[in-house]
Amino acid sequence: MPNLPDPDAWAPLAAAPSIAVVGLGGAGSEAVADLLALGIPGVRAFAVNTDARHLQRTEVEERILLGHRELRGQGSAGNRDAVLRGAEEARDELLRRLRPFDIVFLLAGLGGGTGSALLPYLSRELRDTDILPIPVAFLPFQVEIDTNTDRRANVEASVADLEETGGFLLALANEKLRRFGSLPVPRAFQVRNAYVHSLVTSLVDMVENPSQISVDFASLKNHLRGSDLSTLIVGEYHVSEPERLVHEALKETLLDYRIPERPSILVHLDGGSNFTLDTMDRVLQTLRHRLGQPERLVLGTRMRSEPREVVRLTAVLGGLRPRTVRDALRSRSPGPLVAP
Ligand SMILES: Nc1nc2c(ncn2[C@@H]2O[C@H](COP(=O)(O)OP(=O)(O)OP(=O)(O)O)[C@@H](O)[C@H]2O)c(=O)[nH]1
Ligand SMILES: [Mg+2]
Repeated sequence: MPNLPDPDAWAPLAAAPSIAVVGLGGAGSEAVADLLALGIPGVRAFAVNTDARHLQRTEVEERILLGHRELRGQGSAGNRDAVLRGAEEARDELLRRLRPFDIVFLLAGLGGGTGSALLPYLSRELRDTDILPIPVAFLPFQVEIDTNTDRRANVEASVADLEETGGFLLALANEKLRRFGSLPVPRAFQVRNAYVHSLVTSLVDMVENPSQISVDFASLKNHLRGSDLSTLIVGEYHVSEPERLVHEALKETLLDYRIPERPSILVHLDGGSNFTLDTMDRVLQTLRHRLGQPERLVLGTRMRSEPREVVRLTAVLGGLRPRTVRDALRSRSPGPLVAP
C-alpha cells in the first residue's frame, strides 16, 4: 500500500456522514413518524418497539420488533428488564442494521419499559462502536411521575444510565409543554417534535455542509462524545440583530438543563454573504455575556454566496452538571434553560 492513496481510493472518505433516526417504544416511534412528516431528506428512519400493534401502525420504513419470545409482541407494560433481555438477544442484528451510519439519533419517551430500557442500552452499544449516538429523551409529565412509582423508577434508572454513559443527551420535559396548555395533547407533542425536528435538521445541515472555519465532523464528534454531558441549542434571527439571535437560542424552555457558569461551547453560524465579521463578533460577545467566559469555544461559520435575511445559530453546550436532569425531575416547576 503506497503512503499516499490516489484520488479513487480516498473519494469515499469525502462522502458526508450518513445519519439515521431511531424511535424507541411508543412515544419515540411517534416522534420519528412526525419528523418524517416534517421532512428529513437523506436520513434513514427506524422504529423499534416491543408492541407489534403499535409498530404495525407506525409510518416508518424500517420497523423492528424486539423481545417477541418473552413479551409476545404485546409491549412490555413497563418491564425494563424484559426489554433489556430482548435487546440483548437481538443485539447483533440491531448493530448490523445500524452499522452503516455515522450518526444515530435515538428518540424515546421515558417512563414506559421499552424506551426507558433501549435509550441507554443502544446509546452505550453504539458508543462502543465508532457510531455517534445522539439520545433524545422525553421526560414524562410530573403527574405521571407523582402517581406512578414504576414510571418514576423507570425514568430515574434510565437517566442514571444515560448520565453514566456521558456525552450528549437532549432531554425535553413534557411538563414544559404546559405553556401550550390550550392545545390538545397530541398537538402539544407535535409542537415538541417540531422543535426536535429543528435540532435534527440543524445538526444534519452542519455535518453535511462543513464550515468554512474549524468545525468539521471530527471536532463535532469530539464535542458530542466528550465525557461531559452536553446538549444542543438552535436559534434563528434577522441578521441585523445578533444579540437577539443569542437570546432566542437560549430562551428555548422545552430543554431541561441549567447551563453551568463556564460551559464549553461549539458554535456554528450559518448566514449569507451579508453576514459580517462585526456581526459575528456581536454574537460571540453576547454568548460570552450570557454564559460567562467559556471553558473552550470552537467557532464555525458558513457563509452562503447570496445574501440572507436570517442567521442561524447552532451550538453544542458541554460541561452540564451530571445531576441536572435528575434534579429537574424532582422540582415541580423546572427553571429556565439559563438561570436568570
Ligand atoms: N404516546 C406518547 N407518549 C409520550 C409522548 N411523549 C412523551 N410521552 C411519554 O412517554 C412515556 C413512555 O410511554 P411509551 O412510549 O408509550 O412507553 P414505551 O417505551 O412504549 O414502553 P412500554 O409500552 O411500557 O413497553 C409516557 O410517560 C408518556 O408520557 C408522545 O409523543 N406520545
Ligand atoms: Mg409501548
